[in-house]
Amino acid sequence: MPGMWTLETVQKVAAVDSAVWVDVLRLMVLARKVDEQVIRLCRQGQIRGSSFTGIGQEAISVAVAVAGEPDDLFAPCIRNVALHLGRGETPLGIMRQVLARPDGPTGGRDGNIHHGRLENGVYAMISHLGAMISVVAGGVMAKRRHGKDAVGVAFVGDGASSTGDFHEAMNFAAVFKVPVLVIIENNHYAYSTPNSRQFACRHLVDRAVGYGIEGLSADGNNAAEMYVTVRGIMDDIRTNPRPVLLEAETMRMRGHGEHDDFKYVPEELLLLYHRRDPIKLALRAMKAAKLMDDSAFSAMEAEIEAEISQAAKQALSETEPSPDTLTQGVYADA
Ligand SMILES: Cc1ncc(C[n+]2csc(CCOP(=O)(O)OP(=O)(O)O)c2C)c(N)n1
Ligand SMILES: [Mg+2]
Repeated sequence: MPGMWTLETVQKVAAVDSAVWVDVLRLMVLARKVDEQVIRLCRQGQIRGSSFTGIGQEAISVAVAVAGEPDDLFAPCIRNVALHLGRGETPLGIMRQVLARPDGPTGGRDGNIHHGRLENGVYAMISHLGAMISVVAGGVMAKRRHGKDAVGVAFVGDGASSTGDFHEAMNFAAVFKVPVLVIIENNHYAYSTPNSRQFACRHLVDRAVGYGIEGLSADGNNAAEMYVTVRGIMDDIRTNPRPVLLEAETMRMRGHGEHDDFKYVPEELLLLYHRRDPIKLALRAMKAAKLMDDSAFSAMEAEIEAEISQAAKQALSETEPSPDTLTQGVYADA
C-alpha cells in the first residue's frame, strides 16, 4: 500500500539504533512547527515579502541531517528548513532570519531562504536554481585535498533539474568522481508547472545513466526509507568517492510561497499526500514498533511549541538592523 513502510524497510529500521528514529521524528516535528510559525508571522504581516516552507517534505532533509558527519557539506534549496535545523541552526535563528533581524544568519540582509552557516557545513543558497551543486562539489574537493573524508549533499527540485547548471555540475562531478549526493526532491510542481510540462523522461533519476553515475529512487515521505537510503549512499561514497543521483518523490503541500494559493494543484493529489504525511507515517510506524507512545509524543510537541513561540517572541522584540550597517559585509575591510 502506498505510504506504508515495507517489511524490508522495517527490517532495516530494526537494525538501526532506536534513538535515531526518535531524533528523526523530533526533527521532522520541529521543522514542521517552525514552518507553521513562519506562516503565522507571514499572515500577521510581520514578514516582508513572501515565505517559503518545506511542509510535507521534511523526511528528506531530516534523513540527510541525521546521516551527515561533522565534516560534510550541504547545499540546501527552497524547502530545507529541516536540514538547517538538523545541522545546528536554531528556531531562534530561523525566526531572526525571516524577520530580518541583525543577529540572524544573514544579519537582516535577507528575509527568507538564502541563509546557511558555514561553521555547520551549510552553504547559504543563492536563488539561481541548480547553481549550488557545483559549489558543494568544489567544497568537497577542497576538503578532501586537506585530508578530510567529507562528502556533500545538494538538494534541488524537479524544476531545478532542468537548468544548465544542474547538467554541468552533474557531468563535472561524474568525471572527477566527486562524492556528492544530489537529491532531486520531486514534489510534482515547479511553481505552477507540473512534471508533465517539465521533463519528457519517465523518471528524473533515469538521467543518471547519461552522466555515467548511479541513480536511485526513494519514497520521500517515508523517513525510514529515506534515512536508510541516504545513510547507505553517504557511507559508501565516503570510502568510494563518486556522485550519486537520488530522486525522492514527495509533494509540496503549500503553494510555491505563501503568496500562491496553489489552486492549480488537483485536490485529490493533495488529499493523497495528506494521508501520506511523513510525520503521520513515521509516528504510526514508531508506535507500532513501541518506540513512541501518545503521551511521549504530546510531551515532545509541547516542548517544541514552547521553544518556537519563545523564539518568535524574542525575535519580534528585537529591532531591525541599523541603516548604518548597510555596507558592512559587502567588501572585505581594507
Ligand atoms: C535559474 C532559475 N530560474 C528560475 C528561477 C525562479 N524560480 C524560483 S523557484 C522556482 C520553481 C522551482 O521549482 P522546483 O525546482 O521544482 O523546486 P520547488 O519549488 O518545487 O521545491 C522558479 C522557477 C530561479 N530562481 N532560478
Ligand atoms: Mg518542484
